[in-house]
Amino acid sequence: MSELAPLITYFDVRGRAEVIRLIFEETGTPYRERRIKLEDWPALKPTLPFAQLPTYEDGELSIVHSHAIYRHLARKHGLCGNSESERVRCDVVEETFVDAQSSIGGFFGIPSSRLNVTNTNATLPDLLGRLQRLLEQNDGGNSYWVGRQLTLADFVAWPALDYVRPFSQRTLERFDKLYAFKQRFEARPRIAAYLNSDRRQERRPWRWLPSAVRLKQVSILRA
Ligand SMILES: N[C@@H](CCC(=O)N[C@@H](CS)C(=O)NCC(=O)O)C(=O)O
Repeated sequence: MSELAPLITYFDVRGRAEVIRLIFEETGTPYRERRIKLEDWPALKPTLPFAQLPTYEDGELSIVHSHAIYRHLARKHGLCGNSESERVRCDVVEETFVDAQSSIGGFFGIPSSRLNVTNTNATLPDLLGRLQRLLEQNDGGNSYWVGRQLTLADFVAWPALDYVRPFSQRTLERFDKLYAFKQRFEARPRIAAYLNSDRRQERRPWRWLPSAVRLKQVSILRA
């Protein structure tokens, strides 16, 4: 393995890289970031295996697709659960939040054409109710998502709930177990230190990527 710290390449936003950053912060793992500015994206995009970010590099290891990166880090840092049933539950929670993130994006205006929006007739309270029932299956919802210790499930769940908060704080608070989980996670000393640091990007709306730039990227890919 390289002596250099692992490198995350992503845009200058929280987005899909936030889970990676949270894992590194919680485990006290040094990491490097290459934050791509909008103006540099059209040149970089066609050089990437799937023309998207994030990418992850650690020595000779190079990974694309956010969840492949998350799972690699979860295995590396012992965040997959302690038994097969815990590992299965961790996977189920992770997949649940893949769908939930799409639904949440749909509720708050991320163009659905870019997302696989499920449960299009559902409301935010419907979704939060389902999530809370899933959380309650583990320790009555009074702990983390899997077993009694942190797993990847928590790192994936927290940003989704944090994304809801500024739009619908009161709705989120109605789901007391979910809200308590969110507070429990963000009170962890290393997570709290990160959230209060200037290493964390400002929240920005997803629409920061203007459609004109997207169109330009499409034409680059077709060229
Ligand atoms: N399956 C990929 C999807 C990556 C993806 O959608 N990346 C977006 C940012 S979150 C992107 O690169 N958008 C710019 C573009 O497609 O031009 C993953 O999970 O990493």
